[in-house]
This record gives sequence, structure tokens and C-alpha cells, in this order.
Amino acid sequence: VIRCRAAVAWAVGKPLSVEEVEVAPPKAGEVRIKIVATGICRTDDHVLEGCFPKVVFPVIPGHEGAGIVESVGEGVTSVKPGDKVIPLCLPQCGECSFCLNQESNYCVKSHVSEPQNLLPDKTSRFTCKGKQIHHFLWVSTFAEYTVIPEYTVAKIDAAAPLDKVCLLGCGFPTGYGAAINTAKVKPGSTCAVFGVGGVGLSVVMGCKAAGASRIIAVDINKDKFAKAKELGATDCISPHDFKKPIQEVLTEMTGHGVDYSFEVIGHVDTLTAALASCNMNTGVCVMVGVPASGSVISVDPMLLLSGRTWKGTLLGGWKMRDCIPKLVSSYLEKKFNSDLLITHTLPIAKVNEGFELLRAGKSIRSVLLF
Ligand code: COD
Ligand code: ZN
Repeated sequence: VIRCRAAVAWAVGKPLSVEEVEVAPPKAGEVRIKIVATGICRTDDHVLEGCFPKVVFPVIPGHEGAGIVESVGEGVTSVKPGDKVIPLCLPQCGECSFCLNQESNYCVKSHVSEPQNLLPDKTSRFTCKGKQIHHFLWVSTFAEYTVIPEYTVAKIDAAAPLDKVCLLGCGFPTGYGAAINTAKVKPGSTCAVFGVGGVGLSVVMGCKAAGASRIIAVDINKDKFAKAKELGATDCISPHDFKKPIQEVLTEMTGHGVDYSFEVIGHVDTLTAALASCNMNTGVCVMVGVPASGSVISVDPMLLLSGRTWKGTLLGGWKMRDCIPKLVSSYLEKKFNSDLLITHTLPIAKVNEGFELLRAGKSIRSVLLF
């Protein structure tokens, strides 16, 4: 058993508290990882707010980390102590029908199918002050040491800087892949990205890499526009500056609507606005954000009848164990610069400050270091 620090969420709506926790050794098929760095993603904030009823408190959140394998359980063959790894919040068991389908990146072991509050054997490896603490998405990267199933670990290049590539655990691949894999943005096309936080800016980078000729960033926080332009946005607009609905503004700006629209906020109203913003026939709208649990969307069916495509994306469509190591190699080859998303680096003791920066709209990505 290792005693180490972790940011524990004891109850909904309460700040995290950095505690000493005990982390049990990995059982068969599990890996214990020393987390070196972890990003703060809006999804972690949604957890603290209690937006996900399936998450059980007390819990150690965090899902955008990178670290080094400390020890492995019986039967683990794909990683060994000392390997640099990224814990994956979307598993790839390699055996289910989705994993066997080349077109799919879903896995039946994902949290969408089964809760991941405890490890697959339905026990926790974390305790604090005599109480069992729950895992989050199996990864719980706000703990200095975490235990996760082997099929949810990606081994990465030993040269990778962990304080930078932690973003490749969630935010960057989610947005970048939404453009490249899910929408399959074509060269010369027009794109609109609703919400340019860390994930939305990664969509902007993906659209640019795919050769889009016009990328319109839509956000109510104009402080985000400078970074959006730096990363490839050609136009930046705030819905607050117009009397008419933003879908009408985008349709006028582009003639018939954009070729691709992305919703990266997680609201039903912006989701329907994004759908109506792409052109009526060949337009593709990708849902990246997740509206509050229980939300229902009502849309005019004519929006779809004319030919539009409305689709979702999980972690940007990447088959995670296969693709995240390749994305890390592309990062090392400087094919993209996800470092530009990192605005703050803080010690784990300042985790709540990191969340305050996010809530105030002042950060894109804060990276916490142990
Ligand atoms: N109109 C325009 N922009 C808006 C509006 C609005 N009505 N409301 C908010 N925004 C902007 C904010 O100003 C901000 O710039 C941006 O939207 C949101 O960015 P962040 O930095 O708060 O959030 P991200 O980029 O870290 O995460 C966004 C997600 C949509 C991914 C997240 O909120 C979410 O829904 N997560 C669940 C989806 C999921 O599972 N993703 C993969 C694992 S996290
Ligand atoms: Zn995330």
C-alpha cells in the first residue's frame, strides 16, 4: 500500500480537499501508475457540481493525466514499471464487437455502458481516513498514485514530456479528433466552433490541420478570441453582439451555412443552433459537449429532412490504446502544438485555484503537478 496525496471530492458542491490517501497494490490485470501531471477539464467541474448522477461520492476526479508505471498486477504484459503512460478515460478492451470493428472507437467497458466508480472487480483501491473512496472513469488522475485496468492504459514514447502530453488524455484528442475523424473536415471547407475552451480550441486546430479555409469561433467570452485566432480561427463572433439568432448570422456570413459545425459547450440551445448553422443539405453538425443529464432536445424535423447530418463523438473517435501513442509521437514530431492550450501550471495543493480560474473563464488548461 502506498500513502500519497490526492484531491478528494467528499460531496457535491464542496471544494476538493488535498488529503493523504492509501492506494492498494494492483490486482490481476491492473496497473498502478505514479501520476506526474494532470489537466483540469470542464468535465471534472461538472463532476464537482453533481451533473453526473452516475458518479458516486466521495470520489477522486481527474481524467487528463500522464504518469509512469509503478507496478503491475498478475498477467499484465503490455506495460512494465518505468514505462511512461497515459490513463485512458475510454477503454479499448480489444475483445468486444465495437473494439473489433475498425470503424468504431466505442468499447462496451466504457462508462457509457457500465459505471466506473469501482474497478471491474467492484472494489476500490483508494481509502482515506478509514473510508473507501470511489474511482472516477477508472482513471482518477487527481491522485499521485492510481490503479487502473490494463486495457485502459496507453504506453507512450519515453521522450514525451508528461507535463505537456497529459492533455492528450482528453481535451486535445476529443476536439482535434471531432474535426479530423468524426466530421472528416475537407480542405477548403467552412467550419463553426461553438465554445472555444480547451476542447473547442482543439477543434479549431483540427479544422485548420484538415485545411478548412474559414473557421468561425463562437463564444460569449471575448477573452477567448485572441487564442482562437492564434490557433487558426479566421473569424470570432459573440452571440451577445447580435439581435438575431446566431444561426442566422452564420448563414448570412457563409451564404448557406457552414459545411461543419461543432457544439463544444454542452447546452441544448447551442446544440440546436449549431445544427441549424450548417448548410441544409451536406452540412454536418458534431455534438462534442454533453448537456446536463436528463436533457431533452426539440428540433424542427425539417432541419434534418433536407439532408443535414447530426452526429456525436466520444473522445474524438480515436481508438484510444492504438491512437493515443501515435498522437504522442505526432506531438513529438511537432505536427501540432497542444502546449498552446496550457495557460497555467500549478502544484496539486492549488487544485481549487485551478478550478476557480476555469470558472472565471481565465484559463484554457491548467496543468497540476504532483
Ligand atoms: N454560447 C457560446 N459560448 C459559450 C456559451 C454559450 N451559450 N456558454 C459557454 N460558452 C463558452 C465558454 O465561454 C467557454 O469558452 C466554452 O464555451 C467552454 O469551454 P470550457 O473551457 O469551459 O470547457 P472545455 O473546453 O474544457 O470542455 C467543454 C466540454 C463541452 C467538452 C465539456 O463541458 C463537456 O461537455 N464535457 C463532457 C463531454 C465529454 O465527455 N467530453 C470528453 C471527456 S471530457
Ligand atoms: Zn475531459
